[in-house]
Amino acid sequence: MHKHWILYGKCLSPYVRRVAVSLNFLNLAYDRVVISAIQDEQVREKLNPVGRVPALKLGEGDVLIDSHAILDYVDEHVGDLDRLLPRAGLARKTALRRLALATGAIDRAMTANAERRRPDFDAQRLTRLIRQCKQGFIYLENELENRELFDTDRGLQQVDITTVVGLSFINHIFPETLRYDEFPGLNNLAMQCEERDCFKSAEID
Ligand SMILES: N[C@@H](CCC(=O)N[C@@H](CS)C(=O)NCC(=O)O)C(=O)O
Repeated sequence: MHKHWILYGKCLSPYVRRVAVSLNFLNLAYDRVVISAIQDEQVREKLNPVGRVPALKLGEGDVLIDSHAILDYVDEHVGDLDRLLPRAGLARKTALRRLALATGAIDRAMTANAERRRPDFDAQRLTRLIRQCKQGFIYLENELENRELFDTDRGLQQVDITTVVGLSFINHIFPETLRYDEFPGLNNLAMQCEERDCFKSAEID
């Protein structure tokens, strides 16, 4: 039924990559069309009037936009046994907070990346954005201590996927920001995850 799904975007984008990894992990078939978030503006705007990826074209021709909405749809599609974000209750509340911290930290890194590219970039703003990005990950690192979360034996959850995709992305564009000595738990989790097929088939491109 989902045979003709098409995911648009590059896995360099952590928003695209978390969707790609989730689809791979759930064994949902899709094709990926690599379009750039910098060039390919016309293609992006045709799929999504606000011009951003990821976009997921469904078999019927509907296009879902924004990774949050796409992943919510995918969770509903696979049903309660397989969904990656808890459906309700305390587990959902906790997961939503962690996810918001992970995506919020990624957003900070994105803004920092744009800031440093400006010819007259504001060094103070850059420092603040990177600090806030790290603070999000410090929170997630500390959560590892009371772990039933990040227990990869019971299968991945969306929090795990998004956190690892975020860590790998940030260390890719700002090397050494989330170093092993400061973030041992998250780096160990990332190493385990990046070895899995669902991550390997969605390598940063
Ligand atoms: N909240 C959105 C963010 C998507 C986003 O910012 N995508 C970037 C790529 S990383 C993009 O398409 N940028 C193109 C642009 O802003 O023109 C999501 O979760 O999907």
